[in-house]
Amino acid sequence: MATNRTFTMIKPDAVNNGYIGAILNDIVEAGFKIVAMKYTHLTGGTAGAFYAVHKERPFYKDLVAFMSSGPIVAAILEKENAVEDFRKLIGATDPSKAEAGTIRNKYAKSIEANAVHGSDSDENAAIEGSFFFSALEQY
Ligand code: YYY
Ligand code: MG
Repeated sequence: MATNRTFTMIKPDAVNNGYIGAILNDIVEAGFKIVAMKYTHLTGGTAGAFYAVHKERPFYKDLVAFMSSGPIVAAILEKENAVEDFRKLIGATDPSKAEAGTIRNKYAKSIEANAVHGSDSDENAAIEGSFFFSALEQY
């Protein structure tokens, strides 16, 4: 059922600001079912591997440092049209450009510390979910 699933992280800024509960509430109220979830902490190595696709981008080093700066919540979410609907729910990468009511608009302060991750394709949703969860954990 990979096509109906997406992967998210609540990033260190949002965890640190006490927004785990509010963000999970928005996610569930938008119709997503939480299929798998864990509270964890990326290292420089694991954050670097997760964002390897951005390796050549100027923001990569800072992004990896930020993503390994504190705990995160990683989760697999299920809903019809999950990837696209979740990108709509979180809003633009830059929170100052994110539509009112979106998660990044409500809980994020900067383009780097933008509260949440959302997969950009079904293929990446499956890859990213499997980065954090074993097959047995993705029931
Ligand atoms: O998918 P999304 O998270 O909305 O943006 P990406 O272009 O995939 O970038 C991943 C991540 O990198 C973004 O959430 C914040 C950070 N970033 C940044 O710090 N500065 C940029 N100019 C672009 C992205
Ligand atoms: Mg992305």
